[in-house]
Amino acid sequence: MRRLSLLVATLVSLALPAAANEAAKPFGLPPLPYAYEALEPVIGAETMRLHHTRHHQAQVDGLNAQVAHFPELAAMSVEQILAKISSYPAAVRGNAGGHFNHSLYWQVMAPKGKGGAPSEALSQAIVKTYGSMDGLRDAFAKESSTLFGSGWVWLIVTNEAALALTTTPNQDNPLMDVAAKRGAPILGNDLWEHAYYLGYQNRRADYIKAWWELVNWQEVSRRFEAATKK
Ligand code: MN3
Repeated sequence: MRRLSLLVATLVSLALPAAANEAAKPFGLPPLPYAYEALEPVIGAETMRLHHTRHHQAQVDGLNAQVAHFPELAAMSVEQILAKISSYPAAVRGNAGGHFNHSLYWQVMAPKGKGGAPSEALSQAIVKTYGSMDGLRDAFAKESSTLFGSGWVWLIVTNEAALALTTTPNQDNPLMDVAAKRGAPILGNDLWEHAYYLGYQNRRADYIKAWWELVNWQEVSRRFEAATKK
């Protein structure tokens, strides 16, 4: 017992520097809910590794760096920051947006065959708004094609609890108070070249089409239910 308590004390002291470090860096890189190679062949392991450990990590680091200039950010959730993003400069906008967007992107994907199916309520909403799942896929592709350059395409729940599609430039998203079309994002796809270039080069439309095989409908349904209950 004495040995155990000594062990616990040692572990606690070892953990302390890490905990102090966490306090200084309020935002952290979330681990992927699957292995880097788990989304192959639709998205390759190298693309996933670079995207997560370089691109997303850089945005987490960039957001933490902004806390020095805006200390109140440390006590805010990313969603709270996005809701008043017009009060902040581009460095906060790009990094907070990027951190939220990528965190969602990892979660709304799953290995092929593991994403399940839309819930009954989400299925009904998709049929009501887009006629069918194929109708949603076509509308999503069409919406994506309207984005010139880098950004994101989103399926959102509007304030009227309806489904809608929108794109946002750069690392903007529909939770930002500057967004042209606001709502709760339940599904989003990264349309930056770094998300697909190694596998698809300039064929962005092919990536968007193949990407449907990865959609985690359980997670998208969970987000739909949360957004429509508000
Ligand atoms: Mn990206």
